[in-house]
Amino acid sequence: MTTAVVLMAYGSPSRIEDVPAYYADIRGGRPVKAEHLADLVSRYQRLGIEDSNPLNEITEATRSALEAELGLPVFTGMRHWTPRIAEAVEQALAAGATEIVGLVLAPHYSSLSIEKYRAQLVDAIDARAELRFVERWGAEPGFVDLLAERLVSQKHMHIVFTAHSLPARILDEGDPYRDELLETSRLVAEAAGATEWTFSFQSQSPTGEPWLGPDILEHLNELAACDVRDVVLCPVGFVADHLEIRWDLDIEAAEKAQELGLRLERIELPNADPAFIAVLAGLVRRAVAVPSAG
Ligand code: FEC
Repeated sequence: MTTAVVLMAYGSPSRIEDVPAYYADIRGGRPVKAEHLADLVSRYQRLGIEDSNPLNEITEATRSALEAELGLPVFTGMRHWTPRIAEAVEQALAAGATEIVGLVLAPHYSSLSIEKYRAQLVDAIDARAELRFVERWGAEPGFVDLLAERLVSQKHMHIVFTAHSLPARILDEGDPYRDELLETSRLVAEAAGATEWTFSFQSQSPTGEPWLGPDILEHLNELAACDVRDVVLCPVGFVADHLEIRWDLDIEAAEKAQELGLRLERIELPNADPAFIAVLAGLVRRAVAVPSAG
C-alpha cells in the first residue's frame, strides 16, 4: 500500500473579490440575498483580508507540519474553496497513492458537516484507491488535554464552550453533533479542573430556518443577568483562527461583553501548534493501522 493523506478544511476566499463565488459555493445553488453578501464582504474587509487569508495560511502550515511528522504526503482539500477536495485526491493519486486517509479539521460528526466532506471525498476517489476516513475525534485525549492546558490559568472564570450552530432540524434526525460537543466540553472542563461552565452555539447563518441555540450573544446576556462577571471562551468546535473566531467572537461577542460590563477572554486555538499536529498524526496512524474491510 502507498498511503497519502487528504487533509480537509472548510476553506476561505483567497481575496475579497472571491467572496461572491465562495458564498455561492456554500449556498450550493440556492439564492444569495444581496444584503447577506454585502454583509459578508464587509466582515472580510473589516478583518483586513484583502489579498491573503489567515485560514488558508494556517491550513497550509498544518498540512506541511503534518507531512513532516508522518513522513507521508499530505494534500489539502477545501470543502468550499480551492484547492478543492477533488484536486487533493488527484494529487494523491498522481503521487501513486493506493490508500487515502481522509481527515477533516473539524472534530465533531454531523450529517451537515463531516458527512458532506466524506461525500466529496468518496466521489472524487471514485473507487481508485482504498479510503480510510476519520469520522470524529472530539474526545481524542491529546485534543482534550491541549484545550484543557490552555484553560487551566483561567479555570476560575466562567467557561463558555462554543461551536458552530447548525439548523435545529438535525436533532429530529438523530444527529449526534450536539451530544458530541457537550461530551468534549465536559472532558475538557474535567481535565482543566474547572466546575463552572456552560455551552453555547455561535455563527448561525441567515437561512430562514431555526438554528441550534442558545447563540453566544444571547448567552452572554443570560450570564450577565446571573451576575457572572468573568468569562473565558473555549471554541471546542473549531481548530483554527478564521472568520467565525476573529469576527463572531473577537469582535461581535467582545462588543457585547463590553456593553454588559463582562470581562471576556478566549483561549488560543490549536492552529498549527506541534502538540496539535501530534494529535492529528496519531489519528492518521490509527486509521492506517485498522485492518481493511476487504
Ligand atoms: O474564515 C473563513 O473564511 C471561513 C470560516 C468558516 C468556518 C465555518 C465552519 C462551519 N460552518 C458550518 C456550517 C455552516 C452552515 C451554513 C454556513 C454558512 C457559512 C457562511 C460563511 C461560513 N459559513 Fe460555515 N463556516 C465558515 C464560514 N456554515 C461565510 C455563509 C455566510 C454566513 O453565514 O454569514 C449555512 C449554509 C447555507 O446557507 O445553507 C450549515 C459548520 C462549521 C464547522 C465545521 C467545519 O469547519 O467544517 C458545521 C470555519
